[in-house]
Amino acid sequence: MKKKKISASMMCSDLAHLKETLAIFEKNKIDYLHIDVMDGIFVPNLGLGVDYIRCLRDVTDIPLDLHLMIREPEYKLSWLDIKETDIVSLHYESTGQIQRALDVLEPYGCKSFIAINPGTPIYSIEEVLDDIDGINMLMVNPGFAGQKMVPSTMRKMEKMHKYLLEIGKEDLEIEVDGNITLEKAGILSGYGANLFVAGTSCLFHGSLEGYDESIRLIRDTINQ
Ligand code: S6P
Ligand code: MG
Repeated sequence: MKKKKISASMMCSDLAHLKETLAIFEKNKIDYLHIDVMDGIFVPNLGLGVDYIRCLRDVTDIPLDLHLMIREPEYKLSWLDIKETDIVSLHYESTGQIQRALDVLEPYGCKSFIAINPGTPIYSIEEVLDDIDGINMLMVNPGFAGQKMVPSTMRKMEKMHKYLLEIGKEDLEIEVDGNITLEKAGILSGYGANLFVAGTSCLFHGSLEGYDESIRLIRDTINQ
């Protein structure tokens, strides 16, 4: 049974209270900090970058879950201070050579994930299954927090679950990212998801005082 984990989406956090936020996450044993790295080309937004990652390393030991929404990530990995305890998601659509990109990532010793957009067929991962530790299923078109889930992604997740069972790959980690409400987290957990990106939909929607309770609710839901 895969361990169910929470990845807190730091683009949704309040920068002015970064230290207090991290202290709450440490106390509650949040598994990863989800870092949305964006280049304004692969997605129509700019996001967290090199300096922010360096700053986080100085103030916390929580591993990073680096979601790279950048063109040709294989040439930019060395900028990111990747640790063995991290996850790095490379988008299938972000390079013409996804297998080469995974080869370039391998020596960093982190977990290698392939991310796929809502419109990308599940079978696009087929030829790199032996090169990855997990799949990041985008439930929204990437680029922004606070979006509504693309409805077809729930069906797609169910299809992915069946496909992985059929080919004996159900142990691959499955991350779900985008508009993960408590209700959807429960359903997705039943479809084999084990890493849940907690953004504005289930965690960052009130004051810091509410985070303990929100994390408890997420944990109870995904472990049911
Ligand atoms: C979207 C990004 C996500 C968001 C997350 C925010 O481009 O990859 O990781 O940060 O979706 O969560 P929410 O609940 O506001 O969608
Ligand atoms: Mg993300």
